[in-house]
Amino acid sequence: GAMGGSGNPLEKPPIEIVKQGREAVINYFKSLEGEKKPLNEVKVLLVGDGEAGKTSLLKRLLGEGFDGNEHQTQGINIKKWGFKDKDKEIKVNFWDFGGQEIMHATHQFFLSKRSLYILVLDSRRDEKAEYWLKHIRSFGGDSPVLVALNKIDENPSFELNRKFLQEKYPSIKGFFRISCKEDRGIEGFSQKLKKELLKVEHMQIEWAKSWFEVKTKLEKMSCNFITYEEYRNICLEENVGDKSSQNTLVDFLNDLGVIVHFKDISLLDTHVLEPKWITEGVYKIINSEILAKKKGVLRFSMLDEILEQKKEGDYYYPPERYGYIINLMKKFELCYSIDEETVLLPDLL
Ligand SMILES: Nc1nc2c(ncn2[C@@H]2O[C@H](COP(=O)(O)OP(=O)(O)OP(=O)(O)O)[C@@H](O)[C@H]2O)c(=O)[nH]1
Ligand SMILES: [Mg+2]
Repeated sequence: GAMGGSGNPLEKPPIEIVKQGREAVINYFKSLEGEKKPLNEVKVLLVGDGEAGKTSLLKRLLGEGFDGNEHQTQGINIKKWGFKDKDKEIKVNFWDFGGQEIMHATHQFFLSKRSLYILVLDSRRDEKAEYWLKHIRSFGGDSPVLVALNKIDENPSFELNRKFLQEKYPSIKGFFRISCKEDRGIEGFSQKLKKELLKVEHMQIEWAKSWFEVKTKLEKMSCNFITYEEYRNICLEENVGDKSSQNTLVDFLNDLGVIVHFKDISLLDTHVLEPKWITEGVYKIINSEILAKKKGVLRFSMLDEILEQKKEGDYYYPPERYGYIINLMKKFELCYSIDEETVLLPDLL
């Protein structure tokens, strides 16, 4: 992985680049000949069951206090944060997920590699620690995991089989007994978090200035998604000219949480800038009454009605993006093809 080797010209290029071959490696080093600086940005994902205390922990970390009646998180709540490490400014993108069962299906779209995971467990319940640890391992790669045992004010004797879990899931970097309510264990947790963030793969990798320019442009855009062509044009405007760099950059942007992008051929055309655009679309389909009546048999001609903007603030789904939403649901096995224009959602059977 990337050590704190910023400034070292012999640092190995990211494995994704090596995989793309010799030309990609050359292009990568070429891009670094000009002005460059370390990335210093990372995505942190808070996962765990509903009501475990994910939002409460995030608020504690950000110094926002505690709310005894914290609202359920709907879908995803993204918050930006930063801290200083010596002379470095580290940027953190927190992704706080709603833990309700219905939302688990769509979370997996966003479980990225080269990130850090905080698994929050509720000490009052017999928690499904392994369910989440498996989930993280299958999508998050080697990303480090911190396990927070929350609400110890209510069940001080709660404990997990730490040794067993640690051996089975070596990505676990520590267990922490905390109480968001009574502000216990938060300081120690926060310090370990910062320490681990600095070690996340590629956190301190060097990026060419042009890559940062592309990232800034994308962050400033207010549309829900852009097409592959539009992404390519932004890259060209900033002189990220070769395809291998564009591909590598898109991988990084995905793992940072700046955009959502999948490499599958059927999903290549769309780069999503607003993750809620995807989750809301999928929820609309899953929760659709018409579809429930049809026992989960979804004909694409029904999508106009299902995805229609019904109230103000609803996202717009242009018909040419229906295929993207459906293909995404297929990829994550939320639906299966029956024929050319029909899929089945088995959960609605
Ligand atoms: N006693 C006690 N209550 C807590 C603690 N932390 C959170 N709570 C309460 O537990 C409830 C759920 O907390 P949240 O932070 O909303 O949990 P969450 O994991 O974000 O829940 P979802 O968004 O639904 O997934 C709220 O009523 C909190 O006030 C704690 O340490 N002790
Ligand atoms: Mg929440």
